[in-house]
Amino acid sequence: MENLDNTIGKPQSFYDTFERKPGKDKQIVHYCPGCGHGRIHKLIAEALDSLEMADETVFVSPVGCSVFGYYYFDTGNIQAAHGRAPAVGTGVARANKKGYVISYQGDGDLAAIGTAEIIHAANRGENMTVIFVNNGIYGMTGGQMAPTSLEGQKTATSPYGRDIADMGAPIRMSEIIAKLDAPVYVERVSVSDFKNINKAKKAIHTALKAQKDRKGFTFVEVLSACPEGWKLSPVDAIKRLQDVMETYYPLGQYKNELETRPTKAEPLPRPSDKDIMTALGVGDKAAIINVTDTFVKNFKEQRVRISGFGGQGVLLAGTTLGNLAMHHELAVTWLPSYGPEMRGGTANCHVMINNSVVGTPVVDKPNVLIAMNGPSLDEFENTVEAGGTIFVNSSIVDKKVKRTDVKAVYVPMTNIAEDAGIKKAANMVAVAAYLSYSKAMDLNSLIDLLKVNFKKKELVDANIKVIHAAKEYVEKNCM
Ligand SMILES: Cc1ncc(C[n+]2csc(CCOP(=O)(O)OP(=O)(O)O)c2C)c(N)n1
Ligand code: SF4
Repeated sequence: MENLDNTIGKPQSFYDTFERKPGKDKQIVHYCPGCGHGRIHKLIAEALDSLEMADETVFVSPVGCSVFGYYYFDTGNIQAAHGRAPAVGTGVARANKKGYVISYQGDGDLAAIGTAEIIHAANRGENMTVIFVNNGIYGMTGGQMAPTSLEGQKTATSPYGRDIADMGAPIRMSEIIAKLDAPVYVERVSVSDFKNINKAKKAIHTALKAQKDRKGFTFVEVLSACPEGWKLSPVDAIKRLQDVMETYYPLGQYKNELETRPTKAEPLPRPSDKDIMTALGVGDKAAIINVTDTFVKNFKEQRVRISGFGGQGVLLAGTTLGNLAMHHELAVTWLPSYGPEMRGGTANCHVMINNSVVGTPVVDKPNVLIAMNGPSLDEFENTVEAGGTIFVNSSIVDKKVKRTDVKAVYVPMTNIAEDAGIKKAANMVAVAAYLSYSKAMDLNSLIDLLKVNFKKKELVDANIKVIHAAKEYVEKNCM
């Protein structure tokens, strides 16, 4: 059994100095007098010491008074957006199976904006420990009502007291989490007095040890005072913690299956790129194209926005381009944009193609715009980067591109598709026109790709016809 008797002195898992603000006292903490956060930090650091876990632990602190966790814990630290620590922690736990994760969250964070994240991380049984600091109020932002604020509690947003008929009853999170199948250990503790602090210390230690033993999801709720938010002196706040909070939120273990649960099973291994491509029906990329390193190295980023009305196949045009990029060993993202569009408005997608990594999937400044109808040109013309290219479906767009600092390529996409006997393939004309004009990727590979993608031979033949017709038109009229 690890040594639990390490309460004297500063835990090793804390930094030597707390540099909250450069130039200020290097030992000062940012918590108010009588706040529970500092005490809970110490219990966690002591447990990390005795279990020798600090070097392998990532501490995820989200939004709330715990936001500055990274000034205290000499562990890995990640700052998560409000309520999202269990989702960030999931990523860390899955990417680093040898490491440990502590998600440290307040009640506003975990039980309000982050309810979905905590429920699903718990339900999946992620191998992480959640320390849930329940002080029954939003401390950091000046004392608004939290889902855990008690009946009748006056807060900045419930000045007449929490009315259950209007605002619902305070949520008991430990009871909810314990009801899920996956969590192995759930306990509610308090940091109100020595006896309870010792129990809290033991609970945190047990939860972290369970994580070390790869047992799965553990959850410790710690009732804690917020003298500032409660508008009480530190002494009165502790009294309220004991008399009021501990009454509504009974302390104790809600779940402990540590003895009976085996080590958590690993999820199935992730499929390889090749498996994914086979599953998507786009074939083995090596079988389709051999790209040279120079091609990939010299590839110029393509930020493509394809827009039209519903039914024109703009989303499929985007995935076709994306698949082609994957076959060229390029990095690619495809992002459909489903706005609350009106009939006759625009449906569009973003395709980002680069040679190494894609920074963001959002194409807000395209260097290629494919406008398949009039509203698309109206909406996106001004977003195109100077020097970029706009491909216009001149079959149905009768206006011209107003900008003089971009290239405009007019292609009667719908007519070309109709003439080739497959009206619906205007989207394929758009893709082929773009490739013929820009030479960004190999047009013949698009044909190879179709042969793999389309099961029906007549569809393949018709689309090949469309592609040739588009190429011919562009070479004759647009170059
Ligand atoms: C997305 C988002 N919404 C709102 C806020 C503002 N905000 C900062 S802290 C906080 C409340 C945190 O309360 P709690 O989780 O109870 O932690 P405590 O401060 O009491 O420890 C809120 C709403 C924010 N930072 N981000
Ligand atoms: S506002 Fe409340 S939770 Fe935040 S530091 Fe002060 S006492 Fe602690």
